[in-house]
Amino acid sequence: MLTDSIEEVLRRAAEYAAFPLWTATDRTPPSPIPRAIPFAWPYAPLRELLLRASDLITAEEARRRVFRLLNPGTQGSCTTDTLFAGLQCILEGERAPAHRHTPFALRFIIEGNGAFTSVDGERLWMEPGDLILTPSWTYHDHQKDGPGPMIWLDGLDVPLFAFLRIGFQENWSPARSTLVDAQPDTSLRFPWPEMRARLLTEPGPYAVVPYLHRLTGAPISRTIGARAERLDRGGVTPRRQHTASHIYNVIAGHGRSTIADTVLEWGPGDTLAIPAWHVHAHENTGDETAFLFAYSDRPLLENLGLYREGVPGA
Ligand code: 1HN
Repeated sequence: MLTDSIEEVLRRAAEYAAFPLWTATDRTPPSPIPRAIPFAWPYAPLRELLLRASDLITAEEARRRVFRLLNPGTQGSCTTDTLFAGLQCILEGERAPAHRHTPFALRFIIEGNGAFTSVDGERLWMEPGDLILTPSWTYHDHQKDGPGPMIWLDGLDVPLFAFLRIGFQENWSPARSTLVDAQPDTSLRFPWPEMRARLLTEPGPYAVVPYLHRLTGAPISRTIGARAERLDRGGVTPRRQHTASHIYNVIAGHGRSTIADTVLEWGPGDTLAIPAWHVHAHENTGDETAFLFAYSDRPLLENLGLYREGVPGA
């Protein structure tokens, strides 16, 4: 005769490391619930602190002199649940040593000049507003010969690799081989003057231009995609909702973004995190045209068939 209670059955199942699904608290929810929260990192104070840190630790010692912009809602190196952002600085005469890793990286240049990233032996010069790519497993280092600091935003897919547990890297040991300047039509560098001109030829108060591989028209990587936006004075963007998460960096102008219930004010150099599925819209509240840079995990999601858009308010 069976006299077991459910509690007794579950206690005995637990001895075999088996547990009921019906009491689990992490069951699939009815809509996405990212851990990341809408958040903004102001550039001015972080720039001051990064420059101060640059006086106190060399790029060589730090290997990468980066402030990680960590989302308060997440754990680990996450700026959104799937994307990482950091602010990196190098000074005159410094070189951040070469390495390669499985995560993909982009650099969006915020300020400075006279520095380059070398990617597999090709020099990619950095100017403010440029986008520079270091694809997965390409050797890269950063070097600055001219005076003054160079500061950029690093964008990587490291949270994905932390989840998959296949993030790894290799340091470059021999002396660096001879460098050559990359061809002007390289798809590893997208100069700002070119992107700005494209944004200005687009019609309407709000324009979005994606960064695409120059020959194939594909997104800049299989995980991360990037775009630039122009939002004219007084302009407001449509409200959008999708399974991709975004990180924005403000190139120029002032405004505010409404992300679900959070309102974030922004100005030049600021970085914003927009978690997946949060309905969001941007507004130019300043007296000049705003230009924004953004990257997202949309290619990753599209490659897996997981990119979806919602209909806000529906
Ligand atoms: C990295 O390799 C760089 O190469 C920058 O400049 C930021 C953040 C996390 C992991 C690796 C770089 C990084 C990084």
